[in-house]
Amino acid sequence: MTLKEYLTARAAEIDCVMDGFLPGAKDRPTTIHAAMRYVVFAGGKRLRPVLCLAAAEACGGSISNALAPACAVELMHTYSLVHDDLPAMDDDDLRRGRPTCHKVYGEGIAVLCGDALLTDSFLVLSQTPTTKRYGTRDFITEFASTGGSKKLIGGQVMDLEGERKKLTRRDLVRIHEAKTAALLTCALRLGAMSANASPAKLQALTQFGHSLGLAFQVIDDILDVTQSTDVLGKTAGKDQSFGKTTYPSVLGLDASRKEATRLTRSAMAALKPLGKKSVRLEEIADSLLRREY
Ligand code: GRG
Repeated sequence: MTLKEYLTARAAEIDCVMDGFLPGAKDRPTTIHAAMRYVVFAGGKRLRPVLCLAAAEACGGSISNALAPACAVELMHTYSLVHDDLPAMDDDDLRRGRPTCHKVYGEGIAVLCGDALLTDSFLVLSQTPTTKRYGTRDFITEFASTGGSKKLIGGQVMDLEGERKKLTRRDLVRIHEAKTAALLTCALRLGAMSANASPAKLQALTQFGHSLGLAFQVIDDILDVTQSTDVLGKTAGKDQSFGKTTYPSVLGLDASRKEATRLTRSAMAALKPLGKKSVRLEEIADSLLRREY
């Protein structure tokens, strides 16, 4: 199977399972359920859930045991996008190629839609089968600590407070470690845990996620200045208009590209303890470095 076929097949499985987990669009109150489905099925890349499944496979586990945590991570990710787009945060009109949630349903419903997605993500996570090494408490701790005030929320706070200020490279790394890298790492770790991974394998995937997450963000910052709104499906040039410090604004475009390559190589090197089973993860890392949207 080519990587493209693999990604398409996994994304279809994830969408099918998420469809079953989410309330129906006609369930009352219909507005919130329609809004949840509008944002979840808007054509995201499904990178985080795919990483969760590929991590499970890399640790010798099954896709079926990793589907619940994979979907839970995608729901947490989608909540963060809905809230990030709100006027009180990044104030964006476009996401995943469509008008943002608050543009379609209004701010009140968009706030509640994010809240519902986050809350339901825990319901979905609770469906994860436990393993010899990892019990329910381990899965909850991993997931909740990623979404909490020391990671995603904390990163968002640093991001908000950093607007229109000149941040150092260290500040920038701290923000993206807490946001992008933390959620990617959580997806990988939950997949590994669903496969009863050894502590050494879990550690290898943690390092992989850290470097891959930072590389992903460097590339995201580059694309924000080099691609069009049409291609990205979200407003291009947003970082600059918000006075945000980004990798290109700190390092310049050329050095940012080199940094993305360096981080991707470091991510791939971290996979060594997983052997041949981690080939898909390596292919995903390589394709993310070359992505254009
Ligand atoms: C709790 C409001 C709140 C935020 C938490 C993660 C986060 C912090 C905010 C998300 C907003 C954001 C733009 C984060 C940067 C990470 C990033 C580049 C997200 C976009 O991910 P893709 O490209 O999106 O994988 P798709 O739409 O393909 O899923």
